[in-house]
Formats: sequence, structure tokens, C-alpha cells
Amino acid sequence: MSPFLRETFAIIEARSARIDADDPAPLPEPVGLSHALSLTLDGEATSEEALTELLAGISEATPATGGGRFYNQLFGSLEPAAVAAELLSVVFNSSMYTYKVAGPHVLIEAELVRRMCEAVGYAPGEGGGAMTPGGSMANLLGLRLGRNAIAPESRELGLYGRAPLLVYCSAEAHYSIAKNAGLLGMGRRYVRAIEVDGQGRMRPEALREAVRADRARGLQPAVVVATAGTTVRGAFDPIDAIADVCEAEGLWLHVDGAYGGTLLLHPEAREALQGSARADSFAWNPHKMMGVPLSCSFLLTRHPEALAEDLGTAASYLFQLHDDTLNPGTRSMQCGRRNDAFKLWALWKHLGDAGLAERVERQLALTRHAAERIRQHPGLQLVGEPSCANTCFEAPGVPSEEICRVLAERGLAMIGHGRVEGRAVLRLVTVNLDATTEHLDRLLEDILQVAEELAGAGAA
Ligand code: ABU
Repeated sequence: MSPFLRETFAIIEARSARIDADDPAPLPEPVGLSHALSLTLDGEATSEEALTELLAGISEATPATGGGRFYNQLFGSLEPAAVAAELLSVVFNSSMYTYKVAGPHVLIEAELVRRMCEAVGYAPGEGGGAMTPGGSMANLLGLRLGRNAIAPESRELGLYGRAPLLVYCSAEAHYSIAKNAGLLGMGRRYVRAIEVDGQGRMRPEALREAVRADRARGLQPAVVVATAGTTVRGAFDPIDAIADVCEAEGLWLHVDGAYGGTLLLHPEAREALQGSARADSFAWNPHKMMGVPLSCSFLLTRHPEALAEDLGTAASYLFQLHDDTLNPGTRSMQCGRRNDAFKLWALWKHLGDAGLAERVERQLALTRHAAERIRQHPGLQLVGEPSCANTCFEAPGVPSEEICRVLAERGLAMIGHGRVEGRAVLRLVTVNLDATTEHLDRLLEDILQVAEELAGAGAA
């Protein structure tokens, strides 16, 4: 083994040991860090020994996204089986456009697509899909397929001289929906943010009214995005009722299940996605709740032929052997593409369906525990009910942003804040399975302590 690789494994071990030790790890100040870690590319060569030292230093300064102190993102902690396969993927250095260069990995990716379409509820043989570099891109592709379905000429001619195509999503949908409408030339202005109920779920009757009002104005409703697991509240839009509106109005239904799609693997929790089989397209990021390294994202669709029709392009320099079913590059937004499938396949193979369901159950159990403790603490207040693995709460009178900042600066915890009904709340995400109920109890104590200090210092 090359000394580089041997040293790299030593760095990985040291990093894991440090995170397991659970010591507070203050977020390094950005000012001066470039100098301290010698990040400048000054043109000089660096010896192998000096470089591995630099790598070790950078590893130490890199925030932990697992361990008992990380609650900041919709992802957190890694499954060893997935990491093992990911390391191998790097070494294989496949590009996923053809069977000729990726061999069995093309079959692995196809098997994941098949299995995930089954979980969404598509009939056997009905669904298909493509991997994308993240959920925003999966949403982009879903919106694009919807745009093409309503305006088939747009692939070749663009959207010149036609009535605007409207996109509808909940007021709490991910920001990629508006960004993608802009990227697709549909226009951010033509994205309608539909009112939500008290739990952050899109109100289907408000959707129906908005669609009808737009039609009456001579505009062309096109795509509805239902979110399965919103970013801040973890809310699930009622897919079945939204699908009724889409069917009645002839609209494409895209489900953004980037976060909550994983609940499909849990026999009871999947109820939150009732109606998912009616989605024309469905985005799902296993890198969020499934513990596989970033990124691992899929766009699944009930109309797989639409993917090839839209993205297929003759390239005789690339697609030289086998038919298109074995060359995923013929239905991908990318050309060269890293292998994001192997890590998920290895995890699924290792844990099986029951093991994956049990992972989700543990995440939901952590969420229930946190919510119960917050209910019990007089100094904390839940904001709405927890949903998916998100619990929103506050320390009344103390700015949530300040609490998050102090916790990160002291290295006590990484937790983020979001806005619910106009006010900033702490958003606790409990997908990180390194975290235990004891870690959560300590986190809440730390939050109370910091809130008390801030209140005493007049930050409230
Ligand atoms: N793509 C999801 C947004 C980031 C997060 O809150 O984890």
C-alpha cells in the first residue's frame, strides 16, 4: 500500500477516535485559518511526509458531521458499510455513463432504481430514474420533465413566445424549487407559494384555488411540487389530496422527498407519504436519513421514457457498446459521473429492509425523546409538533440564532435555526445515529445554560 494511503487510514482513525471521545470541538475562526493550515497554493512542491501532516491538520479542523454533538443538517453520521463501498468507488474511479467503463455498477444502480421505485409504489416495470448530484438537481430534473410534459416543444425551442408555465409548491418548500424554475427559464416569478396549515403542510384547497385563479388570468399551470419532509419543520404535504388536484387539472406532480423519502422504508411511518405512487416524479436523497456519504440522490419517475427522450443525445464517441439500457449516460444530466450507487447498495445489502426500517425507527425514537424532554423543561417551548426527525422549539425570550452561534463557537453542539410563522426557532434534526438520548439530554441542558447566560447578558 502506498504510504499516502497508509497515512490516510491513520488520519481517519484519529478523526474517528476524536469524535468518539466527544470532547467539545469549537468551530475554528476562519480568519487566519488559511495561514495556520497552510492552505495557500504558493507553487512550491510539498513532500509526502509534509503533505500527510497537512492533511491531518485539515482533518482536525474539519467540523464533525457525526458524533454526539451534530444536529445541524438533514444528514449526519455514516454507516461503515457505506463508507467501505464509497472508498472502493473512489479507487475504482468508474464513470457511470456506460457499462463499458462501469461494468457491474451500472447494474447496481439499476437495481437501486428498481427497488426505490417499488418503495414509492410504482408498479413493477413502470418506474425508472436517474441519479443526480444532490436533491436540488433531482428537483431540477423533476421540474424539467413536468415542463416538457406540459410544453413538449420546449426541449427544442425553449419557452419563447408562449404563456408562462406556473409551478406550485408550499410556502415552506425547499429554495431549489424557485431556483430551478429560474434555471429552466420558467421564471422564479411564476412559482406560487401555496399557504400551509398550522403544521406546515400545503393546503390542497388553497392549491386548487390558486390553479383556477391563474387559469382564469390566461396563465398556464404546469407543475405541482409536494414536499415530503420540509426543510425546517419536516412537514409532509398531503400527497393524495394534492394528486387529486393535479389529476383534475392535468398537472405534473413532482414529490420532493429528498429528506422524507426514506420514511417509505418504514412500514408505519410511510403513511406520511400516502399517495406517493401517484407522483409523476419523485426526488429522494439517501444521503440524508440513510447514513451514506454525500451525495446520493435519485430522481425517480413513472415516465422513464421521458428521461431518455429529454436527455438522450447521440454521442458516438461515448456510447459504443451495448444498448441504451446499459448506458445510463443516455438519460442523465451529466456526462462524466461519479459512482454514488455502490455505497447505498452495500448498505442495503448489509442491513436488508428490516435493518433500514430499524434505522428510521431509531431516528424517530430520538425525535420523540427530544420532544418529550422539551415539553418537560419549563425553560423550553415546542413550536408545533415534531415531524420526520425535526423538532422546532425555542427558549422563549432568547434569540435562537444567538443560542446556535454560542453553541458552535464553544464546540458544544452544531444545531441550526429556521423560521416558523415569522419567528426564528431552533431546528433540532435527529438523523445522526451516533447521537444517543443521553447526548440529547446534555444538548438541551447546554441550550438552557447558554440561553440563561444570554438572557443575563441582555441578549434577550
Ligand atoms: N438540502 C437540504 C437543506 C440543508 C439542510 O437543512 O440540511
